[in-house]
Amino acid sequence: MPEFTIVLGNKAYSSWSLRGWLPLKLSGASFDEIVIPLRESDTKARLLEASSAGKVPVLKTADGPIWDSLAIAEYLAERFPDAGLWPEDPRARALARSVTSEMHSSFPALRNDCPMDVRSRYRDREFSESTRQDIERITSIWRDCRARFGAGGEFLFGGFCIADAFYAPVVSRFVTYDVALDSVCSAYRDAVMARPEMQEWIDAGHAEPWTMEFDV
Ligand SMILES: N[C@@H](CCC(=O)N[C@@H](CS)C(=O)NCC(=O)O)C(=O)O
Repeated sequence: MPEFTIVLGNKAYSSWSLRGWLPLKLSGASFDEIVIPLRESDTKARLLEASSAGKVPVLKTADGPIWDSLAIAEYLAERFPDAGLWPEDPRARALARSVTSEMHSSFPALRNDCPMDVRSRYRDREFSESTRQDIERITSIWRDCRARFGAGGEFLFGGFCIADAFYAPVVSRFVTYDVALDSVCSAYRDAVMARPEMQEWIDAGHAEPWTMEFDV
């Protein structure tokens, strides 16, 4: 029997769910998945059954349910210390935690203006000033991490870690909304999109029967 069950929203749309699911994939643990389609008549009741917070993702563990993507990532990093979920170097790890927390708590304009939607593509979008500022901040984070700690691989801290998992939904949005990027950031975007876990998630998103309408 798998060790964990992760409760997720639609893979096509649920960016927080992707942030919880990627560290679980990287941990190598066995798990089952339950997908609760968002914005359906029974969604709230089903979310509240999974955890008292009423949101996804939720990781069901022998220690009880863990909700919130960052708590899930930290739990898994502690439980699977050899999985490389955080960088080994303490300075790199400190920066990785900072940029992960910044992603977890910031960028409301980008989130509102550009919802994650792995199945759609938009061209020639006009971004608001605040969305442009979010994009500028995110790309400066990516350039900084790549320059200081990225030498060992293609990702923010070399190998694919929790920080990349947290920016993966942003990478997906940059593809969906055709955000122009410099050579460092576009190479990073392409490396994230090429990860087999990302492809698995996106393929599953395409296969889902539910559709949500956005005002974009
Ligand atoms: N800060 C939370 C955010 C979780 C969240 O907002 N999840 C959304 C889906 S992407 C949700 O459950 N929405 C359903 C609702 O609010 O009814 C985390 O990091 O997990």
